[in-house]
Amino acid sequence: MRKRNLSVYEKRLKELISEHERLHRRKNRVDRTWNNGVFERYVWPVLTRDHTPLTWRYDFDRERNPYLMERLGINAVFNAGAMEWEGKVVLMCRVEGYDRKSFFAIAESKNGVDGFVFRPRPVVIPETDNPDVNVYDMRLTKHEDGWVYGVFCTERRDPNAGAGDLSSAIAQCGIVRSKDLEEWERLDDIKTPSPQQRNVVLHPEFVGGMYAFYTRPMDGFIEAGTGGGIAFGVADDIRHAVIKEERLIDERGYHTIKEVKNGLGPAPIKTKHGWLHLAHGVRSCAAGLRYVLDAFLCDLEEPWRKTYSPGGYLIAPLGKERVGDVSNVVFSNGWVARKNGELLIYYASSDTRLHVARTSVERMLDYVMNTPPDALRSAACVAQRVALIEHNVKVCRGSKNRLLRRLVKGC
Ligand code: M1P
Repeated sequence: MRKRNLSVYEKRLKELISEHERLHRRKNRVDRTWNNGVFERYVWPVLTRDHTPLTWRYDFDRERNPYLMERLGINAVFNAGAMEWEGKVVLMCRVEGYDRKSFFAIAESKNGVDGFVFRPRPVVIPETDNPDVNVYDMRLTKHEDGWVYGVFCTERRDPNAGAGDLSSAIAQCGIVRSKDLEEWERLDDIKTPSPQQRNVVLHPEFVGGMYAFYTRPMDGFIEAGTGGGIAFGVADDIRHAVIKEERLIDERGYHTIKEVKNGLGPAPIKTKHGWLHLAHGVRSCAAGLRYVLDAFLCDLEEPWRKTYSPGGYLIAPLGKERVGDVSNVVFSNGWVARKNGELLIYYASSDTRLHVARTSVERMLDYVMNTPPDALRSAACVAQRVALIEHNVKVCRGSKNRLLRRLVKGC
């Protein structure tokens, strides 16, 4: 039988579909080169721009697109809100087009580490009277009032910017809610005393009968370095939320991982020892800004009171994670505590792709409650480390375990 010559269209169609299917079939596995006991890394990102449906990017009308070219490219999939929904892990991803505008889209998976598939269409977020120019970084909160809330950043051009200034922006906090994760109702943007507001998170429970939020006040500039840290505030009406006062709970600090700025990640997880938090800290270096993730614990009854705060970072960009559109960044606004105790942390690297790290709530509590705080000075840090070494020498020398005794030979 003579082989039929495939047209450009047919050839490309076959290639595109088989590659897309291969990507979705790919199994993920724990990266054995990383072994710090706190969390596991995985070999493959859970989502990249290549996972987005082909119908979002290509025009499959052969008449209009004989070369089967990409018409609306996707640049990146990152910073995803996360929750468990009907037995699956759902990720509310930040998807960014070639045109730089972000939008939201839900991808879901049964096991939370591979097999994520996007729902057929992006999420439609209604606009307010003041249309958003860019929306991004949604945090999902299953609130005790029965709604699922999505709190996100809405950015618009600064109305006071001069004609030649095409960069100055006002970032504020938008909010939507849903009962089915399909239809989203837009509420009024949240009002706070701060002229710039990003990384706002809704607490899952009422506090003193009020809706409680974590904010990140900044005084006047969207750029780093002008504000205090992660704050806490309450509002009585979620549909027209006004936070009158922001109380600082996690302050920035000189020569720390959050010297320049910080911001809360996902909504906190309620544990027997307090509210477990994941956040990001930003510092400056010769390569620009460096974003890492840290964790801390707050009191159950007084969630604005920090009780444990380990020094240093929990997750920093590693290997290929270090390079991307905005290099040297890890960022997380989503995690899922599964019923079996497993905790899946979804973190994006360098504003380009999305990864998963696996730990458990128990392990994270051990981490936050037993990792020493930042000693803040080199000499104090050395003293902290020497104390650890001396303790190890004592424990290992007195041990029956040969491996432990071998560790301290020569000490
Ligand atoms: O580029 C790194 C991150 O920068 C912003 O976060 P923050 O407000 O804390 O500086 C956001 O644009 C975030 O999406 C991005 O990942």
